[in-house]
Amino acid sequence: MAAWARAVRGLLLDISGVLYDSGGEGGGVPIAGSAEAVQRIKASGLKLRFCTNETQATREKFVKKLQGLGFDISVAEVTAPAPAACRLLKERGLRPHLLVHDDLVPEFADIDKTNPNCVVIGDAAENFSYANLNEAFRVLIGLEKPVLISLGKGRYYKETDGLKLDVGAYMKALEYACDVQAEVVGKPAKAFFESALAEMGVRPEQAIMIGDDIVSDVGGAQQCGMRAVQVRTGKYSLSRVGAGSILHLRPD
Ligand SMILES: *[C@@H]1O[C@H](CO)[C@@H](O)[C@H](O)[C@H]1NC(C)=O
Ligand SMILES: CC(=O)N[C@H]1CO[C@H](CO)[C@@H](O)[C@@H]1O
Ligand SMILES: [Mg+2]
Repeated sequence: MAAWARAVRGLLLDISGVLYDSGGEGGGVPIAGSAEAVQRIKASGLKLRFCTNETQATREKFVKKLQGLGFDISVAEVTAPAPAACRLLKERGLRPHLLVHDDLVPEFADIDKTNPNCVVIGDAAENFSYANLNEAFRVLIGLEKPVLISLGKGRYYKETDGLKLDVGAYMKALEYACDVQAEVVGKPAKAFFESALAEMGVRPEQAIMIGDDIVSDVGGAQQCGMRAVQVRTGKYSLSRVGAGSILHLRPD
């Protein structure tokens, strides 16, 4: 075994496309062998964090769904963009106008949303109506110093019934219209991976990220000094950028 492999103390697991494919009845389908893999990782004594850019549902709801699919997972083990955004909003005294999925709104329950001085965008899915997008646009363009916070910048993702536009595409629309640059708090932002590492108490060189997205998962983790592995499930099979590559290990 290589010296670096012996130094591994913790694993970060992406969820969608690694543990299950989302969508359809029941909210998704587990990927063969993934529930057993989680069990084995836990039994091995390695630290484990689930790192998701999931911004369609509260962590409680999301974790319930995964438990229902047979995964040993709890809310405390999940690093997600909404709580990271809440920390940032509080630190900077920002009051958001939310352009997020209805199911995610409760994550912002204790945040002051009166007289907004920024816009927070997440994967709103069917809530990305023209009216909702335009309302967010009006708030943003009306600010003296527009602040746009995005809970991720994925281009698209895969559900059981096919590929879906992700938050990044809508974020770009608002950036273009208002001539601003969004601050991204989900994957592949460095701060996101760093908070997952901090929660595990593990240094970057002791951790491996496992994901299906070459940019958000593999690229983001490598920027933090971690090694990363791309699985061949999830969006790998349909991704242009991922095609032809199996493992993306950080060169020594
Ligand atoms: C979000 O979408 C759901 C389902 O289509 C709908 O019932 C709800 O009214 C929408 N909420 C907003 C704020 O657009
Ligand atoms: C990189 C990554 O994890 N992308 C995920 C973003 O969120 C959607 C669901 O909203 C997932 O399906 C993607 O896999
Ligand atoms: Mg994924």
